[in-house]
Amino acid sequence: MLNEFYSVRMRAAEGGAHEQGGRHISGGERLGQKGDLHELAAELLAKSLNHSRGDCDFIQVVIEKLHGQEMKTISPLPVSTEHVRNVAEGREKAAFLLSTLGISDEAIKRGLNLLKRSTRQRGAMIIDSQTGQRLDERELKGVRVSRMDWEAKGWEKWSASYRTLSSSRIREALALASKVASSPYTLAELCWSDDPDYVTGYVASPSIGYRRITHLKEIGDSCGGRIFFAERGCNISAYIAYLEKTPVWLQYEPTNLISEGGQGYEGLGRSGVTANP
Ligand code: WAQ
Ligand code: MG
Repeated sequence: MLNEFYSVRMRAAEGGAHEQGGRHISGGERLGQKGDLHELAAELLAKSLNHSRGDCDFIQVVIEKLHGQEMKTISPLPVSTEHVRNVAEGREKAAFLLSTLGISDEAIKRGLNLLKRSTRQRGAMIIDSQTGQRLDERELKGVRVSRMDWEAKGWEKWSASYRTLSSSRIREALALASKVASSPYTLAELCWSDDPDYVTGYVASPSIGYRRITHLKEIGDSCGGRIFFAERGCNISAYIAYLEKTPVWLQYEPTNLISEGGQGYEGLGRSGVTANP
């Protein structure tokens, strides 16, 4: 049957299931049709095994049919990279970008501190963009953004245009960041990986796009995660419902956009990426 979609989600932990105190290792979320399910489940299983964070002993894959839910279509955020020399410079750059987006110094400080300390977090932490207070009450579970994926042709075209960036990690991060930025409750997102071998992170928002920053933590460090800075007065349950439940497809048509102001968006033929291409 045409247009029947399924959500496929995976979570994996070491030392038992997450709810039994196991340490989060890996997660993933994809969308597809019935004929894609074998492949999607196998890809997520492969992602959880041989992970740089550890050897998981709990892996759960959940497949759910999306009964007649309307699919929303969005474009990936434009991508650019800030090359920094070290972590201090990277975090300063992240703080500067967040402040230009209207996030208070207090919220920026709290957001950075949360990520520095976070080594077991499964989903994102939502904080108020002015007070810096945590708004979700999910503790280590956080809010897992689900039900988003690239439309197959869209990813094909994007990865052909941005060859140096076409990894599965960036594929996933850009899908997530684009869905998060598409909510009117999001002012900005700050992310770096909790994987000890990956130090590039990003700040994302509708106005600055997906702005990669080449060093946001030291190699070997297992801290990391995601902070969503919410607009003042955000309806937290509607926000979480959108992030977790609304199915979103990413579509992409190349435009050869060259941005103004010297902050070039990376595209055809541009490389210039030094860390974690
Ligand atoms: N929803 C909410 N939070 C998530 C999700 C999700 N679907 N996926 C991951 N997280 C949180 C969770 O706490 C993870 O432990 C943490 O983020 C890091 O996830 O070069 O690889 O998959 O442009 O380790 C960004 C830069 C890489 C990529 C981010 O994150 C680039 C990355 P990871
Ligand atoms: Mg990770």
